[in-house]
Amino acid sequence: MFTSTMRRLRPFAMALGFGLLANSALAATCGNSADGFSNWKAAFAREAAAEGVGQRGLQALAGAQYASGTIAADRNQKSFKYSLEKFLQVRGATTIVAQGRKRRARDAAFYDALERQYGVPAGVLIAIHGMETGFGGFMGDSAVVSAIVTLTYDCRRSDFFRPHALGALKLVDQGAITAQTKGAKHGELGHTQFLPGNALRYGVDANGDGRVDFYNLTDALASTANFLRQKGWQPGQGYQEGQPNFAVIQQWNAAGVYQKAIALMGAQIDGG
Ligand SMILES: [Ca+2]
Repeated sequence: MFTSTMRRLRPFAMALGFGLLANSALAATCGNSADGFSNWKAAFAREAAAEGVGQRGLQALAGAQYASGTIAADRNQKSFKYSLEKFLQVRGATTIVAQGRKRRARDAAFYDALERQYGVPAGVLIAIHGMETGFGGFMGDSAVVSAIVTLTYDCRRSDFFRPHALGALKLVDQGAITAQTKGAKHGELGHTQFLPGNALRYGVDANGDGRVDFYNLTDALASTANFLRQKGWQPGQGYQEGQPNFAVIQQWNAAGVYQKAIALMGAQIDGG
């Protein structure tokens, strides 16, 4: 009697097991090629909707293309192996500092206002602006939504990029970007190359036109200052290595030479 009950139970337990498998197959599963991207997008759309992405964002997701160029760039990404001196030379630090000083002098009132509001000195913001896009000279040519969505689908760093994909879709909802907005290979936006999740969180409409626009210089630099302030920038404290605000610069970019370069160039721009 007991045995036969067990026998009868077993198929039921197996059915339950298959049920669980079927459910997990509905969750968005990463992939390493364009095959499976469409299925993943459909599954990710359900997750995005559950996390508050609206109609416009979901439409942008549905239209996203597998970004082969982004994946190729991601696979070939080289770590910063340069010494600081070499890095400064390769990135044209002398030119950035010289141009940065001119920019600071030309728009002194603007940079002073940013420092009054956020506590971040002009040199740091201008050094970041120069390093990220050559002062807006090249802000990228990859479709941001497609790039960031593809990186989230790709198995390598799904968890890192997922909040930025959701951020990008919410930025579409808000009208801050569209499905066509272009940025860098990893979906970085605008003058200072914000990842979309950070753009959503720290973006500021500083020129007061009702829209946070990372391709507008005023909005982009105020957003950058806001990011640094929210990450713990202490007004009036130093930002060189060993000083309190260097730890905040470290949150902008993970590469050590980049952090030191920003601190050094910032001081040269501020001192000029
Ligand atoms: Ca604006």
